[in-house]
Amino acid sequence: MLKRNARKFLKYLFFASVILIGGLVILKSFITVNDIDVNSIKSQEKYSGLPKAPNKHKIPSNDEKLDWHNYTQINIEKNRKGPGEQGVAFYLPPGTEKRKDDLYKVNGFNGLASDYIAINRSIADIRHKDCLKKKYLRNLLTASIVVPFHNEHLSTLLRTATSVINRAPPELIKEVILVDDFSTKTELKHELETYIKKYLPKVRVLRASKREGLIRARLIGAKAATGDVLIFLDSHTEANINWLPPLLEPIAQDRRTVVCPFIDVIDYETFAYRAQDEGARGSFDWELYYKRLPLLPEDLKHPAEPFKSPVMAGGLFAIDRSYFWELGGYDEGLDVWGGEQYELSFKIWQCGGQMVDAPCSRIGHIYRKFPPFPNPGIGDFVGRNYKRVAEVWMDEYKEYLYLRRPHYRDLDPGDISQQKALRERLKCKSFKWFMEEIAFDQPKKYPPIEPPNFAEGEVK
Ligand SMILES: [Mn+2]
Repeated sequence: MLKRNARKFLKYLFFASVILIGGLVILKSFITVNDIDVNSIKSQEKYSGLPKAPNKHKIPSNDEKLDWHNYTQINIEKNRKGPGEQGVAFYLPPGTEKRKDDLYKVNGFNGLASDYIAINRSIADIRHKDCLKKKYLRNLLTASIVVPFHNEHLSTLLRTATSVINRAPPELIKEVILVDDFSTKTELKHELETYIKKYLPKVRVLRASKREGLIRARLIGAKAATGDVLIFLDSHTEANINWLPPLLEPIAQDRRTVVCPFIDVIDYETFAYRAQDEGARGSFDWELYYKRLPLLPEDLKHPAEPFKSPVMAGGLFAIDRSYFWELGGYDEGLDVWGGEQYELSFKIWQCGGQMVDAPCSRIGHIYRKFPPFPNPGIGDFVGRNYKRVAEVWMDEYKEYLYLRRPHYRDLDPGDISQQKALRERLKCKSFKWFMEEIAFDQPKKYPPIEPPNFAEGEVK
């Protein structure tokens, strides 16, 4: 009995000591590893000034990147079939000519085709292949999308809002604000609100109490917005796959960067979706027509990376909300539309910001066949707008504009003292700086003074 107990005890003692010694050996090896680590960190500190926190206890860093694609949504859309699906051309059936013409007249595009196509139709993913595997920061700011509209065709307007929401991560969209610039179409009242309430809870409608024009309608939306970033879009657009993160990332990295998407073409007749080109830098000629400059050699090396652009195309861009107001928003003295993209572009560059185009963010836009809305009957408002922009921002270069449009000299641009004070306060650079540093290759393509054309000799 005792013998057996003693044997048992010895056995126990043996295993206990094996465990103890083994434990010590393992513990010792851990301590050694720790020692080495501490030393290596210390030596790193000595030589490279690295932060003290040992990199073993990794705190998730702010520059962590994420694949923001929604593959479930992408696969659902891949399998959609029907009119205009996958962004292919749609042709109306016979017998619809009268209804088609009626809607063409009021919209300047084929509104009936829009009605035949699903509000949540699929479009082709025509992004550069490098965009498919591109990751963006996990920590991105939230966006308020501002969409002004005046008598927009209902299904086209709803498709804008739906595509924006369906093809972006929900956590990044704070709200979509539709600003009704005093529309008269009845379906844009109750019918619009009923649809939104039912299907688009993130969307709200603000109504202007008089006709404000595109520029002030955008400002109404911007003032009501609560997201970190403002994104302005037109009311006849369709956002393509994963359109939002590429617009938000450059702003998260530097809040004074303004980002524009690539603008694709939605055909005004068939609603076919296609690229207009694979990117170019925005510019202008000396009558202030929007023009484009070729990409620079270094831009061509990285086709999925944002590149600097001197001037934005128009109403589609993302800007940090507080930065937008630091820049004074849009000049509220600009009337209806015209010149606002120059005002903002010059202001951004000359006052210390920068502007880039993001190739992986693509948004389709209907370029109308003709302008359907009557002239507001307030004279040359575009000319007055251009003169405001020229007088405030273009310094001596404004003369090149007046040379081509002599009647601008006699236009009254209104009170520009606030804009001039803003330029003083923000210590903005000269237009000469902008032309030499940012739009440096513009004069080669659009010379301020046309070279004399010897071929066109005077024939009497
Ligand atoms: Mn438009």
